[in-house]
Amino acid sequence: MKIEKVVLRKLKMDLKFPFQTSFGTQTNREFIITEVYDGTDVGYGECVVNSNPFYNEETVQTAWHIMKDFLIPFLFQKEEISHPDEVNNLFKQVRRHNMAKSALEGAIWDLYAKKLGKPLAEVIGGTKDKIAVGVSIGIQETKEALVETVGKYLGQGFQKIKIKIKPGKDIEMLQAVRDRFGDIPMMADANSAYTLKDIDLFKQMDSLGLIMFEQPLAHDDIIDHAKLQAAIQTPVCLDESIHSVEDARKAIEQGSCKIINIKIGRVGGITEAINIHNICKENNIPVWCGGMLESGIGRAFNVAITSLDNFTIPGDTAPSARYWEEDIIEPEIEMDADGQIELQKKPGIGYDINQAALERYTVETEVFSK
Ligand code: OSB
Ligand code: MG
Repeated sequence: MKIEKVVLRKLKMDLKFPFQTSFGTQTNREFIITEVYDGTDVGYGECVVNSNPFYNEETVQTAWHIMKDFLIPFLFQKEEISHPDEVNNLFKQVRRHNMAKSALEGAIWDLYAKKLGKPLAEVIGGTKDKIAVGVSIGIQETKEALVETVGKYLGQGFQKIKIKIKPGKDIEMLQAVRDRFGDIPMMADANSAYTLKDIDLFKQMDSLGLIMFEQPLAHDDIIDHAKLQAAIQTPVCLDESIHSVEDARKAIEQGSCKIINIKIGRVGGITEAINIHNICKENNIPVWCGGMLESGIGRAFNVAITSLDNFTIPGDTAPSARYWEEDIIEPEIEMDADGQIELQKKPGIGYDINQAALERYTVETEVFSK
């Protein structure tokens, strides 16, 4: 592949519902869609940033700058990219900015798979025809509202219920769901809202029988998480703390977690996501695919990566209709009544772009040519 042109589009899409986490409430998404051209074909990617640096340090503006001034020039300098695995190395000089890197790396994977005429899932070694799907539910004002929301999603077939928590909105909220629905597969995500001072609360929450606590402690920590994990029965899962296969190795060695959430954007792309999947598999650490409230393009990548065999826990890969009135892909991503999404057979990410919707949501475009 000789990369000749790259297009960056900033999109703004309204969510169907406000999504509250311990770090804030989101009512829409501002993010970037990438298009990478080699002269004959185009690959699409999604930069899963937001307009604010509240989940991680990147924003739409930082990602645009890093892609425009550093990563896209690296792509143009390289005469030939024979395999998408090379992109990771090509971007290595830039430290972090993983979501920016991933947005271009993903588009090159899509382009590569399209040129082979094969679905991306197959190209990366995926083994499943269908993937199991869970749902991530934002913090609700009352127990009643939470119980009602959980009931709605259980009715739709979701195979795992993830509930966002923060101090004051935790044990009682979760207990109310347990009391109402019994032994359902359920977990909690704190997005770093607690410290080791809360260790007694986590010991108490052991009795809830959750599948895991996701990122209970600081976003950049693996030491305190190891202390917490040693003190409780419920598996700890890391999200924010893991940016690379090296982070994963250290967390596993330290005993900081028993499960890892893989987000392609957070770890800098598909190649690194596969590396993390593999090291986890070697160490008997199950993984699952997290979400960033992606549009259909980002979700299609999430579905593809979940087809790897160590993704044994349902991910936050809910279908398009959970988030959007209209998605930017066609067909939209659909889930069956048993909570499964079928892998597509088409080349690349497996879904076509809904050009009219893509144009409608685009608020800014910049074209870069070699
Ligand atoms: O921590 O997993 C998270 C959304 C935005 C930022 C961080 C997270 C989330 C989610 C939602 O939990 C996942 C999704 O439905 O896409
Ligand atoms: Mg999380």
